[in-house]
Amino acid sequence: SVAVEDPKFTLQEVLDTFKSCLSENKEVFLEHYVAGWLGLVRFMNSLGSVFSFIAKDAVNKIQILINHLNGENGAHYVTVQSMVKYELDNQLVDLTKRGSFPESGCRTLLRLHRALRWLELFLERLRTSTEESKTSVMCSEAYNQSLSQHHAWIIRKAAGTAFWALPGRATFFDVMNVGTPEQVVAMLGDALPLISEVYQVTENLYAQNNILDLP
Ligand code: 1Q0
Repeated sequence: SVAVEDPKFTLQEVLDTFKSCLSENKEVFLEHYVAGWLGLVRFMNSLGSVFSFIAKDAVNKIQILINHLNGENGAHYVTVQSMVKYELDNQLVDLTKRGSFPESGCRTLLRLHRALRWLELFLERLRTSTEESKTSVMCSEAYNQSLSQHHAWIIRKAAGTAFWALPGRATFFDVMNVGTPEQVVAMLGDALPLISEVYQVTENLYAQNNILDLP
C-alpha cells in the first residue's frame, strides 16, 4: 500500500524519480512519472489525515494511469509523448466537454501536471524560506499562483482550510528525512530544476497539441 511508512524513505529518492523521468531526447517516461507521484503521496499521507481527500484524488488519478500502462494498449503509454499521440490519433480524449472518455490518460495526467507546478512553486518557497516562514502561507501562495485557477470554489475553500493544518517548517524538514536544514536546502536546489524541466517538457507538449484545457 502507498500509505505504508518506510523509515528509509527520503524526499531525495522521490525527487530522484523525477530525474529518471526524462529520456535522452526529452521524452517523459510515464512509469517514472507515476512512481514520483506515488512517492509524493506517501509524504502527503505522513503529514496527517487532513490531507487525505487530496491524497485520495491523487491516488485515483495515479491508478488510472497505471491501469493504462498495464492495459492491453500499454505499449502506447510508455512515454507521455506516445500517450498523447495514441489517444489523439484514435479519438480517445474528450476535447471540449466531458463525455465518453472521463479516464483518458491525457486529461488525467493534465491534473497531476498542474499539481506539479504547485509543487515546484511550493518547494521553491520552502527552499528560500527562513525559520520564521509559515508553511501555510507558502503553500497557499503557491496554490493561488497555480492550481487554484483550475479548481471550483468549493475545492479552493477545502484546500485553503487544509493548508491551515500544515505542520511547521521544522516538521516538514524532518519528514523529508534528508538531514540538516542546510542539506534540505541543497537537495531542493538540485532537485527543483529537474522537476521544472519535466513540467516544462509536458507543458510544451500539451500546448503544441492544444490540450491544456481538457475537461
Ligand atoms: C502538502 C500539502 C498538500 C497540498 C496540496 C495542494 C493541492 C490542493 C489540491 C486540492 C485538491 C482537492 C481534491 C480534488 C481535486 C479535483 O477536483 C481536481 C481536478 O480533478 P477532476 O477529475 O475533478 O477534474 N484534482 C486535482 O487538481 C489533482 C490534485 C492533486 C493534488 C496532489 C497534490 C499532491 C502533493 C503532494 C506533495 C506532498 C508534499 C511534498 C513535500 C513534502 C515535504 C515533506
